[in-house]
Amino acid sequence: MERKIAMVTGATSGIGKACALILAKNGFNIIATGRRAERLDALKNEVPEGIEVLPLVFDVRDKESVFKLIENLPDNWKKIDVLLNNAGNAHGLDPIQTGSLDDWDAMMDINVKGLLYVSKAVIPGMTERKSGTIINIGSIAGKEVYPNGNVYCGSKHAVDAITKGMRIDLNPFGIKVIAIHPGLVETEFSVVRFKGDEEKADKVYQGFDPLLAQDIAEIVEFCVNRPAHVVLADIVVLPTAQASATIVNKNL
Ligand code: NDP
Ligand code: 8X3
Repeated sequence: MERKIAMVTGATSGIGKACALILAKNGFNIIATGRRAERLDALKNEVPEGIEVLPLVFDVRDKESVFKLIENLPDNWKKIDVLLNNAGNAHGLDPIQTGSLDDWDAMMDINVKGLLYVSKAVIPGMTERKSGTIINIGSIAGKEVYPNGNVYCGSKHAVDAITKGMRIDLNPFGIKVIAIHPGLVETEFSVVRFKGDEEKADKVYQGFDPLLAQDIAEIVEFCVNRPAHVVLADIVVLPTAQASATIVNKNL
């Protein structure tokens, strides 16, 4: 039986991992990407029997590796039905006047250019077959700007705009293009943002019920199971306690 194939970037953790597992549960073979090879390998033991996982280890910033690995996929892995562009993070939370150039480079290079590189490598197969689904993980930070969010918000506003551009340009090919913009999801995101400071990271999610990676995965599951004529184009999902990027009710 020929299974559909989903490529999930950033499948080593958080939203990407939960999405890879739910897509596997829905019968997809999974191309799982990220930098931490051992975590990608471990996914093989977590998917249902009969589902295959192909780990592809690369940094999305490494243009050469992205194209080399995706263009040279084994024949039975070439037909990617679903591309989930999820790899990304915030680096730092500083005012623009004191922000770090390295952090800015990381966010623009990973969240924006990395998403573009992977998409550029995968899209030709989809346009040729005139089918496919691309799901980009944006953020509430792509819809609003919050204090000290400057460059991260900029990177996610870029994801929002690029997604809309993809939807227009890929419309003649019948390719579905979807953006999911989550609010606060408890993952390793804040540990990365605060450079390993777990105490500071934990505080972000204290006093209310944040979203879980599984909540986003269930939305992805719903999106990929819509009939051919239906696309959920642009989805904002927040914890019930969150009203905007900056308003979170911690008294619920
Ligand atoms: P995690 O830190 O848990 O996961 C981030 C994933 O991205 C990891 O799998 C990581 O893999 C991968 N990644 C990061 N940098 C690179 C890189 N240079 N090359 C390849 N892969 C990379 O965070 P989340 O699951 O929360 O984040 C996933 C996405 O969701 C991001 O785009 C984030 O901006 C977005 N998001 C998160 C929200 C939240 O509150 N958590 C809310 C809204 C959006 P590895 O380190 O192994 O390479
Ligand atoms: C992640 C959510 O609010 O930290 O994109 O920017 S937030």
